[in-house]
Amino acid sequence: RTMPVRRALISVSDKTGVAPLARALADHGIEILSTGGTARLLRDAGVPVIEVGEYTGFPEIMAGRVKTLHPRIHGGLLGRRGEDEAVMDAQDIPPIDLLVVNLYPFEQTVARPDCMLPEAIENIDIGGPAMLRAAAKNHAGVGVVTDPAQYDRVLAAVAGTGGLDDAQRFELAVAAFNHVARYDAAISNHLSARAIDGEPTGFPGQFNATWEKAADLRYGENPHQAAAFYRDPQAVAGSFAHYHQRQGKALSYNNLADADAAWTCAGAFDAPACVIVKHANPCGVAVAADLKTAYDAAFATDPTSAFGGIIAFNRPLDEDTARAIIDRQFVEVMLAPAVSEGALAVIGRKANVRVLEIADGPVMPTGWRLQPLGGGLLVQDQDIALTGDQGLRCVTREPVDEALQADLDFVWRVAKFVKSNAIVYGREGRTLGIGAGQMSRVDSARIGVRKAEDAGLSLNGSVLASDAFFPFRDGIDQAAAAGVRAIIQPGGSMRDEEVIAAADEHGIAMLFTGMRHFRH
Ligand code: 93A
Repeated sequence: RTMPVRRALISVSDKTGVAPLARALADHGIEILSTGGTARLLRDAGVPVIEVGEYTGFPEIMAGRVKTLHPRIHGGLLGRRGEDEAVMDAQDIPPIDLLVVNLYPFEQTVARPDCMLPEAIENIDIGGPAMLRAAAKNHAGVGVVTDPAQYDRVLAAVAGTGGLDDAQRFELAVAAFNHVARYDAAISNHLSARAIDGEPTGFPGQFNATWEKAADLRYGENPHQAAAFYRDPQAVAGSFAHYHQRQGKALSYNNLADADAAWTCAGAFDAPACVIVKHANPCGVAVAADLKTAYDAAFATDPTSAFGGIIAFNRPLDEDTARAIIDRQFVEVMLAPAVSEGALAVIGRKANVRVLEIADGPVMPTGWRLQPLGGGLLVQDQDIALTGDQGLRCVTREPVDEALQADLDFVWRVAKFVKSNAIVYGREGRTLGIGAGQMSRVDSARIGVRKAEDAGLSLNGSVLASDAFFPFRDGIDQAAAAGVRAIIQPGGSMRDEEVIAAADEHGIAMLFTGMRHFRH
């Protein structure tokens, strides 16, 4: 069923594309009603409009606080088509068939650090959401448009059939309710996080999150679990959620989780980097002058685990590197800021391999890090920084020269992305052994040593990073036995003195970062 559009009300804060839309609607013989600022813009653009105040016989008052809150507007939006005609006629309420509204820019306004409470309050739109809810509720008869990205489709429908069909109106109504829900969530979050006379402080008193479904997934972490992927509408360019799949099978739940882990880790490095992830942990990481060298070194850390891995790069993926991967190993997902046509042609031989491009990335994650628990939600800042206020401090007799510092910086960055307890051995921009996710730090240290042995890599002259302090000297003794030359760790243990003495005994250099990087 197509409902014809004869009268439209247009009232928008974001005026992108609104003049061409209104002109096209007017050209189709549609009567245009509009509010102050929008009406002025349309009239200046040569579109015939009737101002809402003129239409209702009641002027806009209170600096615009009351402009569309009038029965002639809301009756026109809410009147049930085929049912309310008698009362609409009696009260002289013509139907409004199309509503184009976007709301006062509350989110953008409060995003400014100097935004004071009165300004925030003035940007709470009342009439807009009221109209959106009315039109969306009455989608059986009314079309509701909330986003300039919808203008073309709506225009095409009006040009084609003179109106919108049931499915189109329903879809638009759902989008309108989502728009209003997000708007109210933003108001609630902001106001419940700020004092009456101050700046926003920390976390809101009520946590409202709005996420948009990006995909239904075949299943979750396991085949008996249903799952979907949601995207933060505010996600910045370069963040994982903006991936664009160039080829391969549909992404699974675990693919997405691991690819995100690999992407974020790749974002921790300035030089060309390769990160191979399995079960949410890096199993090989390297930086080099080019991606192919980085990939070879990352793969060499742990070829067994790299099988079926997720491989992320922080530079455009080239043909040589793609060929090296495809010739050597089974890979689930590859991701990079761009993928050359040559690389795509090579990977195309393996049709199942998923290839993702994420333009402008990788970027550090923004916003909060969320972790649901039984009936609740843990919310924290992202773990962005590398070191504490005091920066890096050498605490041993053995000094740290520039080359050693570069090695230590590399393993420290990797350790941030390894599940705790995390121990990372490395040298010259490549990992040599990674111990992840153990309940005791010594076990992670042992596993890292064993990994290096299994891969035929020597730890002689290597460096070690520990995501948290060593509680005892045993970890240092063990590192020395493995051939480690220098250690980077937060420090801050009750037994720091004993740990430093152990390092001095072994002639090991040690940096304290003053910052811990647990990851669970
Ligand atoms: O202040 S309001 O809450 N009172 C209203 O009655 C009202 N009606 C529409 N804000 C109201 N609007 C909003 O005005 C719309 O949601 C839109 O964002 C804006 C467009 O105003 P103008 O056309 O004057 O630029």
